[in-house]
Amino acid sequence: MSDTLKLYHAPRTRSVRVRWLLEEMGLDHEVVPVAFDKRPAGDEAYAKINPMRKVPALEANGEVIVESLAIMEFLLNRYGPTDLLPAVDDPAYGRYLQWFHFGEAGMGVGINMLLAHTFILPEKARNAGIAAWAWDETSKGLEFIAKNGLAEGAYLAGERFTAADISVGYMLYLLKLIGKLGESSESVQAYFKRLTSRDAWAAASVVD
Ligand SMILES: N[C@@H](CCC(=O)N[C@@H](CS)C(=O)NCC(=O)O)C(=O)O
Repeated sequence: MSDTLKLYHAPRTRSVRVRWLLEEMGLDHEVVPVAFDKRPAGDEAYAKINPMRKVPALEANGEVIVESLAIMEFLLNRYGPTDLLPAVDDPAYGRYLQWFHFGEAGMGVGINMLLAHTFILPEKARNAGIAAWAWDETSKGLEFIAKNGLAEGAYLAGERFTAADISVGYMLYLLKLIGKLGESSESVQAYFKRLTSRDAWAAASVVD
C-alpha cells in the first residue's frame, strides 16, 4: 500500500477505535497527537483538519474524513477484503452491521450523557436525573449485548472477531475508564477481556 494515512489521535478517545483497526489490518500509518487536556481539543492547525476540533480525523492521501465509524468503513472497504468485515453475502453480514452501528448510534447517547453528567461537566452543571437516565439506557445496551450479541458466539457477529467488536469494544473501554464496566454481566466482562487480550488492542490503547 503506497497510500499515506495520518490518524489524528488522542488516547482514550474514539480515535482508539481507528488506531485499533489500523493495527488489526496491519496498515502503515502515522499517528499525529492531538492535545486533549483542554477544550477545544487540538490547536488552530488542527481546526483546519477538523473545524469541530473533535477526534478522530483521518487524512488519507490528503483527504480528511471524520467520524470514527465512517473512517473504519473507509479503511475496511478501501484496504480490504479483510476478515474484519463480513462480505455482503455472508449470513453474518446483517448482524455485523447491526453491532457495528450499535457501538455509536445505539450506545453513544447514553454513554455520552453519563460521561457528561458524572465527569465532564463542572459539578454544579451536572444533573442527577439525566445521569440516572443515561445509566439506565447504558444498562439496557449492556444487557442487549449479553443476551443477544454474545448468545451465538464469542464475538458479536459470531465466532469471528470483526470491526463490530472494535466499535462496541471501545464503548466498553469508556465504561471501564469511568468504573462502570464492573456493573455489567460476567459475559460482557469476559468478552471485554477477550478483546483486550489482542496485540492490536495493546498497541492502540497505549497512552503515549
Ligand atoms: N461520533 C463521533 C464523536 C467524536 C467525538 O465526540 N470525539 C470526542 C472524543 S471521544 C471529542 O473529540 N470530544 C472533544 C469535544 O467534543 O470537544 C465519532 O465517532 O468520531
